[in-house]
Amino acid sequence: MEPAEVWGERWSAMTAPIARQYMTTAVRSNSLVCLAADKSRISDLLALVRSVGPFLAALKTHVDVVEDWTEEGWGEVRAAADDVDLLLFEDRKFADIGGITQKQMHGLYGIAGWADLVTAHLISGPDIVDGCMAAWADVGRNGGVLLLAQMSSRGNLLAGAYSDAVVAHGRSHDGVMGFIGNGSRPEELRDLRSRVGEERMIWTPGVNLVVGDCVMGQRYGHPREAVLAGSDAIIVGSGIHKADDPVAAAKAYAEASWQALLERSGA
Ligand code: S5P
Repeated sequence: MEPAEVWGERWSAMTAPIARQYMTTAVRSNSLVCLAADKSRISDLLALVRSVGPFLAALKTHVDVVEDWTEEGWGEVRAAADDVDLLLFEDRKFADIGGITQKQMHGLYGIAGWADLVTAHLISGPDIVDGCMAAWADVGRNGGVLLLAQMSSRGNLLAGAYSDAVVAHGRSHDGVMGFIGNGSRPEELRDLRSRVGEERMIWTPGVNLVVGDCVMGQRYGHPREAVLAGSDAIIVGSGIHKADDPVAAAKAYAEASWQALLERSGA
């Protein structure tokens, strides 16, 4: 199957290499799963990625939860992602002024040197995206920003005029590949898709095959509902890494998300 068939307008509108890489990998692995590899030791993270990698479309990390981080160890994570052609997405949720964000993209972890995607809040104003892009330019790399337009957690404040402003800015900035939307509430996601249009991605956390409220205010919706409502990537953490059989779980999330994309596109 060709990417244009399943991605439709998203494929024709999004020509940036990272967007194309994501959509191509998704078609190759028949999966819209972005694994939230929230492991605190590099060996555990590597073992997880190596086992479920073929069923993923992207890999998301929180580098600052890793307790035994080394540059060399992280190089192995990058290599494991490259082995199966996954974008490496550092979910840093930057929120500072542009110039500090640029420095934070370097810093101890050197995020600009290995991340293809990062998340940012727009709370400090639009220059944060320029800060991210400048950091990638500093190291001769390119990347994309996913702006948080919604969140999955109970009681969050990303709604109304603030969320509208995030979408308006993201639609007008080439560095913004798309938005984080709330996978736990399909009706909120449908509303977000109508505001975003077809020319940007929406990636959604808060999805699980077991729907409901969970620890510390996290909420879950079904991955199929999220994709039908307009999600282009389901971000799945504990549904895979806490499963008794992570490989079987990754396959199940891949299948649910892929079938929903086929249904959505009519392919
Ligand atoms: O609104 C959000 C945004 C994000 S990026 N809600 C989230 O849960 N996330 C991230 O998605 C969160 O940081 C975690 O890495 C992942 C969800 O993990 P799970 O274990 O709940 O599936």
